[in-house]
Amino acid sequence: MKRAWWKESVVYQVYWRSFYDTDGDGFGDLQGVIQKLDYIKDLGIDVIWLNPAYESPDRDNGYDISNYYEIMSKAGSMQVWETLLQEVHKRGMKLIMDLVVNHTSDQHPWFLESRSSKDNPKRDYYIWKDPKDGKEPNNWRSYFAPSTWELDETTGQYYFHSFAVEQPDLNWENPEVREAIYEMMRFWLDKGIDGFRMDVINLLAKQKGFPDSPTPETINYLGNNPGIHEYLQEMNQKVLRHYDIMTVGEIPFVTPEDGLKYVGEDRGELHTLFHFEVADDMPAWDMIRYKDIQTRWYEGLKGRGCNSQFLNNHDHTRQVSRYGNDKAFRVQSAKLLATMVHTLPGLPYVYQGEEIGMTGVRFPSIDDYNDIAMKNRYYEEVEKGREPQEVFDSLLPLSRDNSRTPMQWDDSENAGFTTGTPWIKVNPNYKEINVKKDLSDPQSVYAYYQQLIALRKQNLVMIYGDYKDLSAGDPHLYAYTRSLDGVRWLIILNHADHETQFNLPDGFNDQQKELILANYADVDAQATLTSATLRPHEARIYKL
Ligand code: TEU
Repeated sequence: MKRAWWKESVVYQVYWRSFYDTDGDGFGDLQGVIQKLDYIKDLGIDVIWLNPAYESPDRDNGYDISNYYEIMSKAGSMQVWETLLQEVHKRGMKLIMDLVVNHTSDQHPWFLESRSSKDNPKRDYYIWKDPKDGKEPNNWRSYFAPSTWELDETTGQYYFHSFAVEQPDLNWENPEVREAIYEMMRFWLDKGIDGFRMDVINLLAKQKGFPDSPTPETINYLGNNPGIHEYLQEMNQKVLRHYDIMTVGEIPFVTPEDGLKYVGEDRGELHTLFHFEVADDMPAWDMIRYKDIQTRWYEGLKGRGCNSQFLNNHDHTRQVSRYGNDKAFRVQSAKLLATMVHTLPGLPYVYQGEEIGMTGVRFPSIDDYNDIAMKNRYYEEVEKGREPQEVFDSLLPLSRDNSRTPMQWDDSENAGFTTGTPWIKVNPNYKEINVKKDLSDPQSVYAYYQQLIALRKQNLVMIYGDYKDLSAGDPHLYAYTRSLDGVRWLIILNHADHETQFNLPDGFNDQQKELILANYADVDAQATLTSATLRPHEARIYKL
């Protein structure tokens, strides 16, 4: 595969509202990000992905934009943002911005105009349909509501929304919409940003005719519809290819075969993608399934496109809680998951707080939660007559707020995140889990991330190496090799609360090995691998 700076990068995701508050309003802000840039740089990060900070009524934490050309006041101002960009660049890092163009806020002037009358020039900026038999035009479910359609009394038509009612979808069939978006993208690119993380970018094209779905619960009809690749190729030709940037598409509902259409190097669309075979489709850890996903994606994109690796983000419960063991083995487990993400083929992403092994939360009441996805679902189910406590309990494990609690900087009040009242409660475990503590401990999760990330800078095998699974079928053990130009690495992971046996297959020289990194301090580097006992959540990287 051809080399490229973005392929060799580690991305750090900053969910700014929960990162660091400098003005005491309880929300993190861009000034706070600036103040913590050295912290991010010291971790070894190359690229920062900033969640949406554009003007927004904030119903979906910035994913409902009312002005693409301004920074929301909670976050700061355009001036602070400009300083942020400069300070990121000064430290040799890059900044990618969230691009949310499947929908806008219902407060965006385009939508206010569009809804005002059927013959408004902006009417076709959005998707409007007449009622069918007095009801919604079809039976589709939206991500955050029981229907994708909302009746607008003014004109008696329904508008389409893949997400909340407050997030009407733009009509990408309209060339004027596309041009307006391209112009906005150039505005940010000309300011010098280094790329985009593209929100649900495969949802732009809608199914022709909006037919009823036999399986409305799946919502997969929302994505990958005919026309999507034409839009992305046009976006690439008109905008993306004229800049030295990286683009990562958020692309739900794809197999590797479909994924390749978005990121194939000969396609002229995007660089890399987030697929959701793990985050959306594997609620609890399933090692056999996970290995199968990794192997299929590796084979599917091999030499032709670039994958991304992540186990959590601002939408998905913290990895050590969801996929590891955040109790007895929190530190080892956090390090094992990191080892895996950073040694599998694809770009690794670190979601703020992951590098100190932050965990999910369980707040007592629905009022402690803010996540629109969780709250809408809660009220929908309760209105159907379900027992509120039962509904609440069922929504806790995957509430998006699990990963949105404030960054835990130290053991002072509010974890050092704010001097005010945080917009969402701090995880009560901040006295045990915080940055200050990790920075003073050479065995910390943070220190381990630093080592892992540093390794990537010196070992192209981690980036471009061929991948081979040696452990398919084993429910706890994951052992694989990465090989490049005569260098071969062996990664061994025991994803279990108990010991597991590892036996080095034939074809490896057990005598000549070098231990590169391990998450237990006392590993005997020379001990044989022909029959090795791995401790709970033990992870090792060898050069063989
Ligand atoms: O997320 C898309 C989304 O709905 C995810 O929650 C989903 O779990 C998965 O990632 C895709 O199937 C994006 C943003 O990340 C999210 O925060 C927004 O709420 C949403 O789009 C709407 O803009």
